Amino acid sequence: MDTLFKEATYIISQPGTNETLNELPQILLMGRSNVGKSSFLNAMTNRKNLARVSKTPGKTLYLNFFLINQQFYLIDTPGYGYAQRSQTRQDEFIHMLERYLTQPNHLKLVCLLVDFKVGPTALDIETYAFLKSLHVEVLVIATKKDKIPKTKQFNHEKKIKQKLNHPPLWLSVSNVTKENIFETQELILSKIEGGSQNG
Ligand SMILES: Nc1nc2c(ncn2[C@@H]2O[C@H](COP(=O)(O)OP(=O)(O)OP(=O)(O)O)[C@@H](O)[C@H]2O)c(=O)[nH]1
Ligand SMILES: [Mg+2]
Repeated sequence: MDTLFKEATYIISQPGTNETLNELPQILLMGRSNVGKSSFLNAMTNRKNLARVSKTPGKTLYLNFFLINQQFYLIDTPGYGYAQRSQTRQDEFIHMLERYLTQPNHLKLVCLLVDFKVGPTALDIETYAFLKSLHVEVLVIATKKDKIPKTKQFNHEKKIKQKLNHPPLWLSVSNVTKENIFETQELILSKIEGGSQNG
């Protein structure tokens, strides 16, 4: 597959952003546990194991920074809403994300991943509203499109969009067939090369 993200390097895992990272733009991947964030990062960089696809979901509570094309950081996060995580750890995790999102940063775009088959959960809808309240630009990406038969995809997609009140930035993808991965890369690059978003 052709990829626009040719160079991809793991840099660091840490509970937020700081001065050790240079001033390149950042793109954050968010979504509930198991939605396919790490798989999406692998699909976009055309790698099998760059980001670890979890066997033990919800274990690490760090932001994982990957440098793409020496141009921007793509940040993999652990999923929210992981049931087996203790409430204390869940709260810590949410606070870490809140700190990251509300402090001055180089964030250009949040990719909020939802499951195409399952549709947006209550927590997804809440997270989307929270991100909008912070005025960060959000691209909603529905993953695992391959799980729904082709003949049903159109109507299914329409329903998901309705539940999210028709997000202005929207794509549905498959990390398995790579459908729309190239289009996602193009959209992300247009945001990187566009104006500043949040400080
Ligand atoms: N069929 C299909 N399966 C997928 C797709 N994307 C991810 N998966 C599978 O979904 C499971 C979870 O994927 P991950 O990439 O680990 O999900 P995650 O969001 O990073 O999970 P956490 O790190 O625990 O939050 C794995 O078994 C993947 O192989 C997709 O597009 N289609
Ligand atoms: Mg993951």
